[in-house]
Amino acid sequence: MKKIIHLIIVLLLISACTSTPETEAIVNIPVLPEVEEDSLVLFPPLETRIPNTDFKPAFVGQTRASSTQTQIAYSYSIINQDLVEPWGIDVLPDGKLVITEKQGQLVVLEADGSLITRITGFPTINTQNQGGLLDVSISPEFEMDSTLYFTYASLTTQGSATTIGRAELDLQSNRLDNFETIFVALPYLSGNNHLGGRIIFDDKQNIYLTTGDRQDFDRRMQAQDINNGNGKIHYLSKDVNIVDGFTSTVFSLGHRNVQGIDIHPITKEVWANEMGPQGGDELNWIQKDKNYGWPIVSYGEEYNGNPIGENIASKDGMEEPRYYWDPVIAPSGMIFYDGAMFEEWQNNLFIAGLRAEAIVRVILDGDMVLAEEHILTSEKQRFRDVAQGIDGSLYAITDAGRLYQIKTNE
Ligand SMILES: [Ca+2]
Repeated sequence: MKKIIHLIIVLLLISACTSTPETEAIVNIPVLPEVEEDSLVLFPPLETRIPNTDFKPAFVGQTRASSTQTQIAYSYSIINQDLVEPWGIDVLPDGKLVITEKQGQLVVLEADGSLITRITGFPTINTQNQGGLLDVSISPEFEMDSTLYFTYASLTTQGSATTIGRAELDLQSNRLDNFETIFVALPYLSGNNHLGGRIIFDDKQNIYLTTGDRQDFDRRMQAQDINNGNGKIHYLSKDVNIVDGFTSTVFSLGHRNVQGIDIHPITKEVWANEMGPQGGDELNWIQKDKNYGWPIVSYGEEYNGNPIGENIASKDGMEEPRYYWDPVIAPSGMIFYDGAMFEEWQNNLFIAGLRAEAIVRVILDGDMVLAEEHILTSEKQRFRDVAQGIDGSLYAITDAGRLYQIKTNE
């Protein structure tokens, strides 16, 4: 049942007072009014810096949406700070945590963050630059098959590629058994950037895998080539067959570097973020066979300030991002929250922000962004991925090796 959201616009009253210069400056701090539970309080947009580009949004609310604040009291703690370049986190059915470390280790932790084991022995991985052991997702039938699915930058004589492997987690002897490679987003290429690498399952037990354009200027058009594995979101069965009714594993194209993807708990729509160029980070509603435009259209610019391509942000046949950030947040892993602990966070998106140094909460209304909140900003951490604990707490990992847990104060 759809919840009615009461919108209360809180106006920030700017002081008109121009007298008493000799006294302390008057700071008007907005006082949160008493609101009913489930109400959403809206403030002016968080972003006030000058954008990098002159592009105008294609529709109202496509960028710089209202900000909001979580109403319920919550607290957070660092429950482990000994991780080494963690990249992906998932939660086992019993609440234990599995976390990948880029150099090729899998860390298994208790739900409270205490170390159970650190497992090595992955196949040859290219750990240069943005490569390494990337994401981890538990099998949808983990309780029966004990299987974990991994993404990584494989290392071959022909170069590297975004690759899926799987293995059985044996927590009796703290090892991975029967590792096998199941999918490679070809072609192999030299260099090791813009690999995408997020993996999720849908409730049909099929896999979405994200890739990237592999960064080099003259490789970008790969993202527009339906026969090339890079710059895509792939959809495949967990036994690596092309899903019935599809002609290839390519689900959507025209992506620069997709670092976060999840499925809406109610609508079952696929949403993904995209690491854009300077000023062009995107949140996209992903639909089959749609073209998301890179490198033909972008709301960003080159890092040196030059235009991208023909300097256009929109084009017929190419999907508008449902939201974009300029300046960027550098979005990474993301989840839709549907846990038991935070009633007011139901179906909100939580995006790990690297450049933002925040966890970015996004409240959707249909295919529009209604509001945005940045949490844990005082921690000054590059957040890499987020996960939902079985108790509904929110976990987050950071490049500095920290694991946070966020809980309500009840
Ligand atoms: Ca796009």
